[in-house]
Amino acid sequence: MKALHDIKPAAANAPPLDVERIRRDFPILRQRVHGKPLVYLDNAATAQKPQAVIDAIQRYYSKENSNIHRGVHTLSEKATEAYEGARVKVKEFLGASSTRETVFVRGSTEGINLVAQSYGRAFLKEGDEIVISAMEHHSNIVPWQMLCGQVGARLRVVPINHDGEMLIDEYARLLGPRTRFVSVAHVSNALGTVNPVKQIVEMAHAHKAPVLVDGAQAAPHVKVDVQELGCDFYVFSGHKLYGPTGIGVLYGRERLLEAMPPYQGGGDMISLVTFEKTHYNNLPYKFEAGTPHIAGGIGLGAAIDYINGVGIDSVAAHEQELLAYATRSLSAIDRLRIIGTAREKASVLSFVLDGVHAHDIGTILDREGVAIRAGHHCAMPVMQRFGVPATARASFACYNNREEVDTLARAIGKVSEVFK
Ligand code: C6P
Repeated sequence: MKALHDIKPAAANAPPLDVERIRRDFPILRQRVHGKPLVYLDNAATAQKPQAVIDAIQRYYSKENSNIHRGVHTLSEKATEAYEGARVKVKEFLGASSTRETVFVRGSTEGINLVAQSYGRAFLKEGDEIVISAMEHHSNIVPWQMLCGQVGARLRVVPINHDGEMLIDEYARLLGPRTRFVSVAHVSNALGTVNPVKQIVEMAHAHKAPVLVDGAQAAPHVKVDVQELGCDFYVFSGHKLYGPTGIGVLYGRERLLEAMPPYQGGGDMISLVTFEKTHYNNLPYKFEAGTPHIAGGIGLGAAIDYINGVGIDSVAAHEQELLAYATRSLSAIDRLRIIGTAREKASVLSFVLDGVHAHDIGTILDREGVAIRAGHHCAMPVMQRFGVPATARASFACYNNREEVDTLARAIGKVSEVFK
């Protein structure tokens, strides 16, 4: 069975990005590191923030700081309006049908843990099976292992081929009457593979299993429409989408969120409390106990405004072009092997250099002003699959350009020189 890719390279008619203008929106990019202009290629770890996001956070703390949903005073009303306004932006960004489906969380990790602990503990039992893929980030492995330990369920893993693509036939074989949940990455952080999420969801639904999509590496790079994908849950992190750290989103189908028990208890998630009984608040507040990251939510709203202004299709087209250019350029380097050669990729280029540890590559590149990530990328099973201890990883964002890829290639050349 062939993988059917629903996310095509961005619309061919998307207007080109004015990358030089975009770069001016990111003050951090103006600095030098070790005397060299900063070339920031660690965007999969976290993206830089445009001035508009920094301003929104500063405006909140200097003009609106107040707790939300509680006060009757002007500042509290302003803060509530800004925070709930951000939720509307999130809802539209994801194509959710209502803001009741958009829960603010700390990030992708917390979103997955919430579903594992709330949905999983309520609806899974001994003998049930949870299906994930072999390319998952630890945050889409460990919460399910924990759940398996708690309820006696079993984790099944769909293998990947040598290009880093999920084996759809193997997935079909793993699905069965015991399958009670499927959780897969939209885009792999270690390989860059874009998974055929719509097909994965349809196949799981044929077995009545709900699907969570880990969109941490997808939301900043491809257009996401949760209704079009058909998934039941979708998570992403604000800080990878040009927003602040400590804020992210869990999208959940309303019917499922309604049926799920709260994840944490506390203020704001209740409508009535007595010592005998507590009535929970409406969605999405039932899942948002305690004072939230208000500045984070507002900052994420500003980041969504920013990316909408630039145009996600244009970002996707630019990054596809840059990834192809970097792939050609790095492939020409002696002793360099790219890890992750799927047909459908987004924004991530992982590689190894024969005889050189990835950390040495990262350290030498840093002396050249080039920031990449070196290590297992919180995806140790991927490293095991490819038989490498670690990879060096360059990852792109809307503000990166071809000159930076050239600097990266020259800096890798220096690494080769040192380790001749
Ligand atoms: N990957 C990377 O350098 P948090 O930490 O909750 O914002 O995101 C977790 C996460 C979940 N899924 C995927 C696919 C991810 O890539 C990440 C974060 C970073 O690759 C940090 S390890």
